[in-house]
Amino acid sequence: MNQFMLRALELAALGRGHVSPNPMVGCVITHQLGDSEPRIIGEGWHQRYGEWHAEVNAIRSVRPEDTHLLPEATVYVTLEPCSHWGKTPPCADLLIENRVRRVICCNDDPNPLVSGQGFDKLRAAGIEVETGVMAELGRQLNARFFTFFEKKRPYIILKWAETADGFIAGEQGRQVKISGDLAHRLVHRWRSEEDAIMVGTNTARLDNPRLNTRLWPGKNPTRIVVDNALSLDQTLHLFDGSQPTIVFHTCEDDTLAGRPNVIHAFTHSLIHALTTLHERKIQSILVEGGTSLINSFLQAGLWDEMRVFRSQAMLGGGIAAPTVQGEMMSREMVGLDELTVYTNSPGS
Ligand code: AOF
Ligand code: ZN
Repeated sequence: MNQFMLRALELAALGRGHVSPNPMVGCVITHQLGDSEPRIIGEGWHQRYGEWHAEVNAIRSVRPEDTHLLPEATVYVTLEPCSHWGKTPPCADLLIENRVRRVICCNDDPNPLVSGQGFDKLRAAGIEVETGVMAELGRQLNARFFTFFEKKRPYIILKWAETADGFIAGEQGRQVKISGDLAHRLVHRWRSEEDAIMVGTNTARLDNPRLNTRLWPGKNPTRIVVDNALSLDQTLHLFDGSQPTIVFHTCEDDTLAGRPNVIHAFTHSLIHALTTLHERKIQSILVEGGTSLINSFLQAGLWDEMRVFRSQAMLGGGIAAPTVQGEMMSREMVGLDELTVYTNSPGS
């Protein structure tokens, strides 16, 4: 019954911005009396990192007068129930204890701590298991989580704003306001939804960004700056210690390390930097510029999503915007700006 899985996916999405690096997971428990329509008797989702998993919240939501129905129940859960003792006991064990009849999932858990073992546990206990139901929607919902485990790098979103005549900045990279206030605010929301934000040396130097989420009530991500020669001024907002900042550089002799909340990481290539971020459990990055940093991701083919604002303004010259690639996913207006989203994975 896809309607129940859709409901579970909808519930899962309520965890957006609160559960990373865990996946968003939703769970719906149904019971069918004879030939009548199945009825939802429990619902839950993973609400916050470190807190209860979706299955626990769903089982707990079942009313006392309905608990006797659990042995005849079907559990729709968007991800394979976990089999490991993490911050909470294994969800597979919980479903077994409650002797549910059937478990239906969208996706197998790519986390090696689980990956297949949750299903094995359930099947060994005599529970019917079906997986791969609405699998594509499940993968889209947790694209960051799947990319992290399958590609061993964070999910990469490239973002920029360009003028109607295709410029991203003025001459010599001079900062110009291109997109409007609504777009600006939306970007703060996006920041709160990702683990990290990344900028290049020139953007850090010329724009002196804070890279926080002051226009949106969400968490502040880790800031990442590429500063190969470690030449950036230490009084920049990025180094104010208010949020963790990772500085990628190519200097063998790193004498600046050790400031509060500033982590220095030697790197010799983009892929090496991404591997370092993977080791630090960063599942997603929003790359906010400038052009040369964005172009280096594009040239290496290392990106998953592109979000481009186009304003009505004309600049007549300056730094040309990167060339869009990929498949167009959506196009909408954000205030007076047009926002187009492209993906690098055909068919997703
Ligand atoms: C589930 N249901 O709702 C979620 C699951 O650190 P922990 O203990 O919270 O475990 C995190 C891992 O558990 C995570 O990497 C993923 O493999 C799985 N997440 N599993 O059965 C849930 N959020
Ligand atoms: Zn679990």
